[in-house]
Amino acid sequence: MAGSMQRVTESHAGVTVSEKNLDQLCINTIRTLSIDAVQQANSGHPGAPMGLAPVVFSLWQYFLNYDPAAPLWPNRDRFVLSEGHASMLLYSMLHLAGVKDVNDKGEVQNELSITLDQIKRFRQLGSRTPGHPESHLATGVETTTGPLGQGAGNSVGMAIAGKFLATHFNRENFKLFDYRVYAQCGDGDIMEGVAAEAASLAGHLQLGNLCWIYDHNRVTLDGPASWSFSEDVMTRFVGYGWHVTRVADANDLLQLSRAYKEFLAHDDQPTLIVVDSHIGYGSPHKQDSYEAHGEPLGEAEVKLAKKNYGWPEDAHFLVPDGVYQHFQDGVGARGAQEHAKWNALFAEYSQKFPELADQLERIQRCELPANWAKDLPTFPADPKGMATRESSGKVLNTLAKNIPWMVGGSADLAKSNKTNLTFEGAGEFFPVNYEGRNVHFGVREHAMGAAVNGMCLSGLRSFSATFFNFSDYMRASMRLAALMEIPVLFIFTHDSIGLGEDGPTHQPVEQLAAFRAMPNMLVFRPGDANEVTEIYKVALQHTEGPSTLVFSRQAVPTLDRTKYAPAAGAAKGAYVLADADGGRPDVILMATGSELQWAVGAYEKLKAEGIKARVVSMPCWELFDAQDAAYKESVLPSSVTARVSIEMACTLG
Ligand SMILES: Cc1ncc(C[n+]2csc(CCOP(=O)(O)OP(=O)(O)O)c2C)c(N)n1
Ligand SMILES: [Mg+2]
Repeated sequence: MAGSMQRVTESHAGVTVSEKNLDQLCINTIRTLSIDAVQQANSGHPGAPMGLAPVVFSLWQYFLNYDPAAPLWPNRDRFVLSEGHASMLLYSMLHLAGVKDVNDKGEVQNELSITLDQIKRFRQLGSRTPGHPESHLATGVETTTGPLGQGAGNSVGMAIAGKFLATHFNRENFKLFDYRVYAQCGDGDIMEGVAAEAASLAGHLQLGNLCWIYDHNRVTLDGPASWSFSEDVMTRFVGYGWHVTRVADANDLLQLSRAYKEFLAHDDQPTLIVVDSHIGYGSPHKQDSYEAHGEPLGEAEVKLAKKNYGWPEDAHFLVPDGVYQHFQDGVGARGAQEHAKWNALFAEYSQKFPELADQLERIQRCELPANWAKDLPTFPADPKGMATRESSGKVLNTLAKNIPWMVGGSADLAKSNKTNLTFEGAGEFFPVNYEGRNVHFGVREHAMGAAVNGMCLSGLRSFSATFFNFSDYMRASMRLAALMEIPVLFIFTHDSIGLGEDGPTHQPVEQLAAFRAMPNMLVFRPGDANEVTEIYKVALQHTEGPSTLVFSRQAVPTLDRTKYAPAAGAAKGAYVLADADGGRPDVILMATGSELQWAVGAYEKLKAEGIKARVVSMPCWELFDAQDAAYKESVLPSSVTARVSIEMACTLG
């Protein structure tokens, strides 16, 4: 960082005019690229990128510890654009900073993540530049944002991960992790509940590696922000335990530098930088008007805006000479240098601490430790059995013991969810002990959802937990995990009216159907303890998307697997648990979760009466759907039309 601060002093205090002009040239290039892309797409938000260009430029150019030639470097600073509608700001930055593409194998490619051609295809089907940034499409997009507040919530998870990784991996003279997380937020983000929960958690955890930059432009889509928003945000964040500072003019690079330095000097509190800005319009007289906000400027206003910036009015997608080079001389050179230093450090570290180095390399490749499934429990047959939340707790503890970077927690229901990690050394994730594996999210389900996404994006195998009914409070984050194709474990217990005496406010009825309807979400509802072990194994190895794990509060029998089929069948989503003699049933009984025992009970009665029945256990619909036709036909023969399904929930689906 010392190097970067040196540069700031040189370019903004002593300053040669030409260097200042180069900064301005870069800022205006970000603005005009954004304007042109939105105009060409005839859709999108040009105003926020125009207003925020200097804020994000100065952060990247002078402070962000980021190597555009190695965008997945584990100790890179993270930049999250929580106001996803300003996506062109991020695409412009990624393009101009020369951020390289990385392929599925993690290999840096010789081409840019966002080419000028991709910018020209903004908001077009199949491009890497959709209306809102999507992390699985473009290298350098750290998380998918669009639903306001989510990125802010993700950033708290990334900061939690940063603290965990530092405590876990750093050794004397080997500071492998000290990255910082910056989230760019707008009025909308600051208004959203998820961000408020996340800010409260971050303040409590004293995440000094976290900085939110609040674009205080005083407009939202419907009009002046004052129509709906009048609280004292700064006081609120002071109350959360944040350090708060303010920049009175988004165009004042010196003040911005001062604010970023202030953040860097605050190690024991997160920082909020409130930046007063004007959302961008074409002509100056329209500044602060909110008409046509969130729309392309229109050709006439585009020209006026360009004139204002001293730009050739008829040039489109222009990147003037010297702009790419200036980024390379700034963020590029600093990032390359820091990254090279880190690589040298890591080489030495690997010699001294081979096991830890191996862990870090596996994290980077999204691999599990070799022994990840060691000692996973198998459960003896037991008619009384145990609740699947109970067996889940045992399996989770074994896995977390084997996987040192498995970190998570509950929204104040850990004792009920049975997700407390209790093995020796598991520990609590507290402000003074960031190595603890149990994160206490408090009664903040939505922030928990957003945070576990951020933790997962930072390499941790993260999990959350609460009652299944409260998944409603997390749905937006879960949907984004599915879109991002990241392997978060969303654990839920108390999954039906079998939950006890709490009544309808606590009874999840439609949630199973709703999550099964969510693309790229695996929903597991295992029927006994051994199925619990099996489905955890599947979920852990499924790295292309999240899993929703749904467990019972009440005890269910542990089935006798010498009598019924092995629980390994659960890996196929559905399997024949018990069959009619000769495999030719007259009726199929299908069930999931705590209702599987009833299908088995009915089967035994029918069998005694000479009726040929089959029991199909179906812990995961999506996995069964993905099997080949022959397997599906073997489990559910189309000739057998007498079918009964049992699930304590709505029948939709
Ligand atoms: C959860 C959610 N609600 C609504 C929207 C639609 N939306 C997109 S931008 C925006 C205005 C937000 O205002 P602000 O954050 O101040 O951004 P600015 O318009 O100043 O760029 C809204 C409501 C959204 N993206 N996400
Ligand atoms: Mg605003």
